[in-house]
Amino acid sequence: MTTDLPAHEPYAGTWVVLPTYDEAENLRPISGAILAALPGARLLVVDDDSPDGTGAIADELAAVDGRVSVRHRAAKEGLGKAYIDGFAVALDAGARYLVQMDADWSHAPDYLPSLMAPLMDDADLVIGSRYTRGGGVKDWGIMRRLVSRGGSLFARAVLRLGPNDLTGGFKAWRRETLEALDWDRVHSGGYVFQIETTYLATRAGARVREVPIVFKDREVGTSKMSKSIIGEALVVVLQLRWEELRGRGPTAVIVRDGDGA
Ligand SMILES: Nc1nc2c(ncn2[C@@H]2O[C@H](COP(=O)(O)OP(=O)(O)OP(=O)(O)O)[C@@H](O)[C@H]2O)c(=O)[nH]1
Ligand SMILES: [Mg+2]
Repeated sequence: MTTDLPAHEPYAGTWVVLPTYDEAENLRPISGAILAALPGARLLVVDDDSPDGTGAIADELAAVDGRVSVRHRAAKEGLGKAYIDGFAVALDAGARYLVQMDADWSHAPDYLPSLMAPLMDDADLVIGSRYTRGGGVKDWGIMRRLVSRGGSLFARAVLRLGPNDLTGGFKAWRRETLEALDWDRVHSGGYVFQIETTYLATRAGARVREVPIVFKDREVGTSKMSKSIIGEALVVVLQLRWEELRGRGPTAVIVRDGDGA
């Protein structure tokens, strides 16, 4: 045996964290597509006790496939909380690279290799971006487009951030980046989590890259988007800026191998 990674498993050490809430119809096919796209990777399903039995389907998948594991959570607490929990499980298990994505096919598994490529080079965080050249959105009405694009532009301007897509949830993280983030500072258990984590990573000195993705609207299952989510995003973005202006911004910095030598 050698310690080199097997050539047929180039993504050994990569964990895809997949939060699910009522994704019974999507889970099996999306899991298969994710594992096929990233040979050697592991999949962690984080289910918040979905009423439609998604958790039991995840258990069935895990029983027949050693690459799949399941984190069962007692109640629906929002996407951010599910990710924080899932990231901790994957980091504990030794993950080197961690991918976050939706289970409803909005984030096409075909993009996974292009998301991973900059990470395996020198990026600390890779964002699957709808708002960079080659990216886009399919099947969304004008309101949904405005909310999403407007949200990213607003957060980008207020917080002076570089990336164009701050609200998307298709991202790949280097282990060290997630370890450096000051999780106590995350205000949101919900969707604003996406903005907050990219903000914290940027302030911690992360090398952030965007790769284009075309986002597809979900075909089956129910949407969890609501007006309160939009309100929360506005408040949290302003709050982050306010804290910075008062000298109470984040201070954590990413430590890379070889730093401080
Ligand atoms: N574990 C967990 N997963 C969640 C929760 N809320 C949403 N999800 C999952 O997070 C992903 C994104 O949620 P979606 O409902 O697709 O939200 P969206 O993409 O903003 O909206 P639509 O695609 O329009 O429905 C999906 O895989 C959901 O199943 C939650 O509270 N807990
Ligand atoms: Mg969705």
